[in-house]
Amino acid sequence: MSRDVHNPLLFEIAWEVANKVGGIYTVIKSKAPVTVHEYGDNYTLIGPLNHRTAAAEVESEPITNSYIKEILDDMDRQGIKWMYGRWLIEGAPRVILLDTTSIIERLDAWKADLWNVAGIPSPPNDQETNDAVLFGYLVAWFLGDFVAREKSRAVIAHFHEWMSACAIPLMRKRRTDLTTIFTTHATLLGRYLCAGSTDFYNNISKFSVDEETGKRGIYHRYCIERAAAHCCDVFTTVSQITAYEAEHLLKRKPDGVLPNGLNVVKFSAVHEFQNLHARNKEKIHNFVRGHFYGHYDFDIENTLYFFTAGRYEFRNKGVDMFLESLGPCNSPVTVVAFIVMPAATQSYAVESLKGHAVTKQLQETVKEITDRIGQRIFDKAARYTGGDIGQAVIDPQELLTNEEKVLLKRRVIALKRSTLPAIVTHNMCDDSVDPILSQLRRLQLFNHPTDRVKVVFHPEFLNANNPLFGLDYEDFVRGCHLGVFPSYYEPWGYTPAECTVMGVPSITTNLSGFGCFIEEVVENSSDYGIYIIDRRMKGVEESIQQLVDCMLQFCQKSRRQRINQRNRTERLSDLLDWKLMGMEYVRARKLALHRAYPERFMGNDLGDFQQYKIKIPRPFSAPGSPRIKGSNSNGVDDLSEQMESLGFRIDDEEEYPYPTILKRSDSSRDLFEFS
Ligand code: G6P
Ligand code: 1S3
Repeated sequence: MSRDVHNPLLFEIAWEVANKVGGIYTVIKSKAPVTVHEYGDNYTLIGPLNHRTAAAEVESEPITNSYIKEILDDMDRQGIKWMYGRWLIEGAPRVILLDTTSIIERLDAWKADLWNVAGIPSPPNDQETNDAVLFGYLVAWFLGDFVAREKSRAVIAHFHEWMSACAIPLMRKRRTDLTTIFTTHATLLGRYLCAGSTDFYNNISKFSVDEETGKRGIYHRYCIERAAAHCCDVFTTVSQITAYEAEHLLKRKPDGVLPNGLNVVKFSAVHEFQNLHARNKEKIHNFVRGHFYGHYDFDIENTLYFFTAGRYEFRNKGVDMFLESLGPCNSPVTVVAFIVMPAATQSYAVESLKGHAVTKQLQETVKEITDRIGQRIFDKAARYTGGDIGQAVIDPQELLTNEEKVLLKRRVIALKRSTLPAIVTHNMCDDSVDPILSQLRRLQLFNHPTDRVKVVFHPEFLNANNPLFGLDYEDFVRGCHLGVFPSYYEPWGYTPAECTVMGVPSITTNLSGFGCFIEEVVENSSDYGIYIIDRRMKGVEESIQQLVDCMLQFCQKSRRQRINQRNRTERLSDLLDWKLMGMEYVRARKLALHRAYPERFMGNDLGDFQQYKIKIPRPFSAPGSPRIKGSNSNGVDDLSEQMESLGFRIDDEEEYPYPTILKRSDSSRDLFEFS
C-alpha cells in the first residue's frame, strides 16, 4: 500500500490536551497556532475527557471527516463516551476527547492483554496507570481503525509523555500502518531520584533502573515509558539534558531534541512592556505596603522584587538554593523575595488581610483629607484679594483641621503592631513541617527591620481575584524585577522562558533544559538578562555563592541599567517563539515519515541543514559577544543529521511556513541592537 507521505495527517496525543495538569498543557496549547497553520484540519489532538473542565475547554461541533465519524459512532455504540470539537485556544485545533471512565469494565482484560503482548505489568491500585492503560487502548483502537479506513495518506501520531504512550507498543505489536513519535518531557525515575538526596548527574550511568524504579513502586509505569521510547519510530525529549538522562535511564539515545517554545505576542509599541512593568509594579507596591504595615520603613521606590514560582518541588525547582542565598545577599537596596508555590492551606492569615485593610483605610482617609485640603486652597485662592504685599494665599497651619489631625492619628495608630510582618500569607496545613517555612526559620529570615532581604511565601497560584495582590500571574511577573529559578531537575523550565518573553531578567541553571539551551545558543547570556548558575560542575556551596553574586550584581544596577537590561532580555524572545522552535517538530515528523516509509522518499536529493545553525551577533553596547554556538555539546544528534544518515534531504525552507528570522544575518543585527 503506498501512502502519500507529502500530504500527511497529524494526530498529537497527550494526557494534557484540553486538560491542564502541568507544563505539557502549555507546550501543546502554545504550539497549536503554528501546527494549525501548517496542517489546518489535517491536524487533530487526542486527549482524555475530563467532564469537570471539558465544557470550558472545548466547543463541540459536527464531525466532518467521515472516517472519524464512523469510528466515534462505533465507539459510541460500544458504550464509550467522547467529545469532538474545537479546543478554545488560539488556532482552534480539532480535538477528540475520550472518556476513560466510560470503559472501565474492560480495564482488567486490557491489563491482561498488555502483560501478554508487551510483558508490562500493572498493579491494581494505581489510578494513573489505570488511566494510562485505558487511554492507551482507546487511542490504539481509534488510530488502528483510522488507518484501516484512510489508506491513501500517511498518518503521523505524536505522543507526549508516558501517560499517553501505552498505545505505542500496542500499535507496534499490531503493526498499525502509521509512524510514531514519542516526546518525553522528563523521565519518571529521574524526577524521583532528584527529589531525594541523590547525587543524580554524577551517578546517572550507574543506577540499576529496574531496582530503583521497583524500590519506588513505579516499575510498571517505567515499563510503559521505556516500551514507548523503544517502540516509537522517532524518540525525542525537550532538552539536551533530558536526552542525556533518557539515554541512561530509558536506554535509548533520543533521535533529537524538540525544545519548548512560546507563542510570543509582540506589542505594536516597542516599549509597551516597560510601561506594563511600571503599572504592575505599582500593584505589587500596594501589596508590600499592606503586608509590611507597621514596619514599612524602607524606600519603596528603591526596592527590588525577586520571585520564584512553579509547582512545589522543593529541591527539584531549587527553592532550597534560592532561600539559602537570600541571607548572604547583603543588598544595598531592600529586596522583597516572593515564593509563589501552591501548598495545602486552610485560609488566608488574618494578619495578612488586616494589613491590607488598615493600609486601605489609611489610603482612603488621606485621599478624603487631601480632597478637602484642595477645596480649601481653591476657596482661599478664589477669594484672595491681593492684601498686603507678601501675604500668603493660605497659612500652612490652616491646611489640616483638628478633626482631620485626630482622624489621621487614629489611622496611624491602627498601623502599629508588636509582631513582625509574616513570612507566609496563609495558614498552612503543615506549618511545622513545611520545607519552605522550616528553611526560613532555620535561616532566621523573619522580616526584621534590619533585614535587607524580606520574604513573602504565597502558597497559592495567583489570579486577578486574589484579595492580597489582585494580579494574574503574568502581571505579577511583569511587575517584578528578577525571576530566580535555580532548579536541580528541570527538563525544560517554562518559568524563566516566560520571564524572557516578558522582558524580565531571570536566573536559571545549567541543569535546566532552558538554561542549557540559552547557554548553547547565546554567549554572555547575562548581558541579555539571563544568568545561568553552574550546578553541574560546582559543589552546592559554590553554586550558592554564584547565585548570591548574581543577585548582588543585579542589585547594584541603576534604574537606567535595569531598563536597558529589560530591553535586551525582551529581544531574545524571538529565539523562543514557536515560529522558530516549531522547526524541530517539522524535522521530527519528516524523520518519522522517512523511517516508516523509506521507499517513498527514494530519489530525494541531499540537503543542507546547516543553514539553520544560527548566530546572534554581540550586542552593540555590551562588552560580551553573544552568539549562537553550533554544536550539540552532549552528543545527542541533530534531527537533520539523523535524516542525512538515512541519505535524505528535506528542504526546510520550502516546507516550513514561517520565515526563520534568525537566519537572516542582516535582520538579526536589528533584533539584538541595543537602544
Ligand atoms: C519602566 C517604565 C519607567 C520606569 C521603570 C522603572 O521602564 O517605563 O518609566 O521608570 O520601568 O524601572 P525599575 O527597574 O526601577 O522598576
Ligand atoms: C515538565 O513539567 P515539570 O514542571 O514537571 O514538562 C514541562 C514542559 O515540557 C517542562 O517545562 C518541565 O521542565 C518539566 O518538569
